Amino acid sequence: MSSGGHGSATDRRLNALFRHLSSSARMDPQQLNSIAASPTSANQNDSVFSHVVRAPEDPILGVTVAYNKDPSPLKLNLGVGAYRTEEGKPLVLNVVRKAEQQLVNDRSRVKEYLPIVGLAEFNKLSAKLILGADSPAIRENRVTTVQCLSGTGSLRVGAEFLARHYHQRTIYIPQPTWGNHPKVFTLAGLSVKSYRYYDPATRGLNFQGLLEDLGSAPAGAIVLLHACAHNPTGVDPTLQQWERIRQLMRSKGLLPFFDSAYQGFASGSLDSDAQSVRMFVADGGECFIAQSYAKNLGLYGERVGALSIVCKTADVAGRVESQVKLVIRPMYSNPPIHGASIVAAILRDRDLFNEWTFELKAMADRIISMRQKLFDALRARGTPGDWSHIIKQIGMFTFTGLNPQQVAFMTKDYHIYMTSDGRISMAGLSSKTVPHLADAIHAAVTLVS
Ligand code: KET
Repeated sequence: MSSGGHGSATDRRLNALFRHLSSSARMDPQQLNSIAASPTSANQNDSVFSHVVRAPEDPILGVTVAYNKDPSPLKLNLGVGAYRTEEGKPLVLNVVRKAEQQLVNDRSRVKEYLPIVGLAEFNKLSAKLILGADSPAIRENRVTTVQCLSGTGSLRVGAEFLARHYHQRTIYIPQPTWGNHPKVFTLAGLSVKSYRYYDPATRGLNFQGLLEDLGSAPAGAIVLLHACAHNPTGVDPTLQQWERIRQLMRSKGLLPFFDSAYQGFASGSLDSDAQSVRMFVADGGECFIAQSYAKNLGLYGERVGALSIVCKTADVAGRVESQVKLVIRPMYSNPPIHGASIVAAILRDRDLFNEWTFELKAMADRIISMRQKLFDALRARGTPGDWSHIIKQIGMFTFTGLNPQQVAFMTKDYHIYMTSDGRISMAGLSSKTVPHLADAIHAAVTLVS
C-alpha cells in the first residue's frame, strides 16, 4: 500500500475510488451488517461477494448492450461513435487489410514483448502525425511519445503521470464532455472541475463563459481540450477563438491536455484537424496529447493510441519518459504489438498513407452527407424547430437537443438507440435509415415534451 503518507496520489486515488464505489453501491443496513459480521458467523453458502450490487451499464457502451437485446428488425444503433457503411456494416479500411497482409507475409516478425513505451517507430510517426512533419518540438527532441491502449489508455497514463509529478492536480473539463473523462481523471487521482463550453440556447460555443471560467481557474491548472470534433456537441472553436484560448492559457500557465480522438473526422483532413494542437506547440510551451486510432483508422478493438508529452527541453522529456514508464509497467507492463504495427506500416509508406487519407475523407464525407439528408428529411416533414445545427455541427455526432424523455420514446416506439443526452452518431446512419430516424424525431418532438 501507500508509503507516501496521507496526501499521496495513491491515497487520493483510493479515496476517490472508495467514494465512487460506495455512492454507486447504495448498500442497505442489513448488507452492511453482514459485511461487518465476523467470517465465522457467516453462512458457509454465502458468497463473500453477496454484498456486491449490480452496477448500471455504461451510458455509452450500455446503449449497444440494450440494442443487441432488441429483436426488432427496425432497430438502429446510433449510440457508440463507430463508423458504419451505407449498408450499416462495420468497416475495415482497405489500407488496414493491406498492412495486415504485409505483416502476415513477413515471416521475420516475432511476438516478443514490446518495450514498456511500445513500438518506437509507431511512436515517432504518431508524434509527426499530430504535430506535423516539420515540428520544431520533434526536431529538438523535446517530445516523448509512448504507445498506449487507444485514446482512453493514453488519457489515463497521462493523468496518472500528472497526479504523481505535477504540482497542480485540478483538471478542467468542458461542460459537457465525453462521459468517460471525469471517471478517467478522478480515478487517476486528479480533481475534476468543469468549464462552460456549450450554449444550449444557440447550440454553439459559449465562448464568453469558456474564457471567464478558464480565466478564473487557479494558475497551473490542467485543461482538457478536444483537439477537434468535440464530443458530444460537434461544436469546435474557430481558429481565432483557439488563438484567444491559447493566449489566455499561456498567460495563466494553464497546462493543455489535448484529447485527439477524431483527427481527420472533422474536416476530412488530418492536418486541418491538428491545427489547434499545433498552435499550442508552436509557441514553445508544454502540453499533453492523447491520440486514438480507433476512429480514423477504424482500429477500435485493436486498442492503439499514443500519449505525447511536449516538454521545454530534451533533457526534461527524457526524465519525464523515464517516469511514465514507471506508471505503465505495473498497470499493463507493455502495450500490444499488432495494432501499432498496422499503424506504423501505413504511416511509413507514402502510398499506403495516401490511400488512408482517401478512405478517411470518404468516411468524413459520408457523415457530412448524412447530416444534409437528415436535415432535409426533417424539413420535408415540417418538424417543429430549427434543425440547422445538424448541418453546422462537425465530426461524428449531432447533439440534437432532444431530451431524455424524447430519447426514451424513440427507443421504445422506434427502436432507435442513442445516448440519453440526445447525441446521435451520424456515422451509424445510412440513406436507408434516415427516413426512419426523421419519423422518430418528428414524433418525439410533436408528442413528447
Ligand atoms: N476521447 C473522446 C473524446 C472519445 O469520444 C472517445 C471515444 C475516446 C477518447 C476513447 O476512444 P478509444 O476507443 O479509447 O480510443 N468515444 C466513443 C466510444 C466510447 O465511448 O468508448 C463514443 O463516445 O461513443
